[in-house]
Amino acid sequence: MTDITDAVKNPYTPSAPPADRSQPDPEEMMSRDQIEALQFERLRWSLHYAYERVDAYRELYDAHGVHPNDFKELEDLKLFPYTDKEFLRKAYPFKAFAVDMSEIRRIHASSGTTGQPTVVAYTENELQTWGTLVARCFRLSGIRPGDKVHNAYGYGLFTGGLGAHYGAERLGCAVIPMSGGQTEKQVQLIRDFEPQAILSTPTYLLTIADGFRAQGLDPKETSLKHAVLGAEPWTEEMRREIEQTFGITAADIYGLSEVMGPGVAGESAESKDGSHIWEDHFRPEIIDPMTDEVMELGRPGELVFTALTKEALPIIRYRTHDLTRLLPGTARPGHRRMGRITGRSDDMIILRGVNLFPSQIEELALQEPTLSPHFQLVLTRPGRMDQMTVRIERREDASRENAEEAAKHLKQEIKTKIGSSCTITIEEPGSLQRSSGKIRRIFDERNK
Ligand code: DLL
Repeated sequence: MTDITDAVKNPYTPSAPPADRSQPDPEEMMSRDQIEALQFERLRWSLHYAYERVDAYRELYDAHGVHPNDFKELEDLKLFPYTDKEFLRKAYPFKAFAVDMSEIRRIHASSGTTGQPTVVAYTENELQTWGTLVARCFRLSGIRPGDKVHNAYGYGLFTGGLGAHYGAERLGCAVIPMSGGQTEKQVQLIRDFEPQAILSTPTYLLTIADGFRAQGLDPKETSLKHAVLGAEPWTEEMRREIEQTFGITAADIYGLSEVMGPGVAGESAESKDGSHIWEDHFRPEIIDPMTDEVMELGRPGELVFTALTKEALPIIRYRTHDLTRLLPGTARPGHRRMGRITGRSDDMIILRGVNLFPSQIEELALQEPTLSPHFQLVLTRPGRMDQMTVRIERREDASRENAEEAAKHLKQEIKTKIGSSCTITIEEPGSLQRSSGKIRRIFDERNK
């Protein structure tokens, strides 16, 4: 055990890209024991570092009567209180930064739906680490050095565009920095530049598929082989839809700005069984969002992250609001996997006492061959009772009559499998607003 007399010195320094970029990093292949030993060392440093460098952490820990010295084994992490978006918002814009501005090389911000944005920052070391971890995800998802990668994640304050960009470069790919939107141009560039891989949100990739069809082209006929999709919840049914539409493999990538951005976890294109969390840099926990208790492996709950090597903005026990579960690693056995994100606790619809998430509707709707993946959930309160209308487009090649039949079946499925009554309206193909990034599914008109 190293002595923590100098909390300033990060025990981790990033390394240069390996000579053969097609091979996994040594840390990817670590055993569980090796990872946990590393986590312990890095956690000790992170706790001391946050306490000494950031007033908000010191005040929080002092108020809870805990001190970084109380951390004597990994289990002791639970002695430390949770943090959340509010904790970071209070520090707006730069008060939670642990280094001088002269050491910061990048600032991103996540807009959020209400209030102040959350500001995040990166030192030079962290930008390197970020590139390394995103490169790991892409490699695992089937992209190889030398591939051309079309990046349709939005560039700007959103971490998706630049985060994915530098990861692909780090892997040794040629990046096409297209960003989100301008769908016609996306189609043209995919045709002309012939990339092997595309990076996008799942719903924006559907918009791009529409763009191909609008020009009389079959999305299956492109050069694309791989898609790495994330930034919003998506289901296995959506994976199948996208894979069949483009004739590609689609893998997940997960992340959030506060913890780094894209690349906190990535999925193997071979096993397609959920994203592996890079646990040499992030320690995940699952907690019961109601009681705040830590849950055991496999149980569903809210994902909480502690960053182990972050320098500019320490993140300790950060509540993501993302609901999922932790599973043992497979393709990278030392690192745990996360199940699909079923939703965010703040995206949960409570309809006459029943909790439901848009992803549950997506899952059921996509089992109806005549219904498309384009849908919206509209919540109203005509009398005293809340009502949900599922507005969903029929598929281009399905008759209205057949789609109406499917809607009846879907309504029944929603009733039996989720427990909610709803109204379903069949919309014409192309009539609902398309995504150009993260899609908005819920339109809550109850307080209008
Ligand atoms: O969305 C980072 C990212 C960019 C991830 C590109 C993957 C690809 P934020 O804007 O801070 O960061 O939003 C983070 O998006 O807490 C989840 O609710 C959701 N999210 C991200 N990835 C996934 C995913 C980026 N693979 C929030 N599945 C997170 C489901 C996801 N939800």
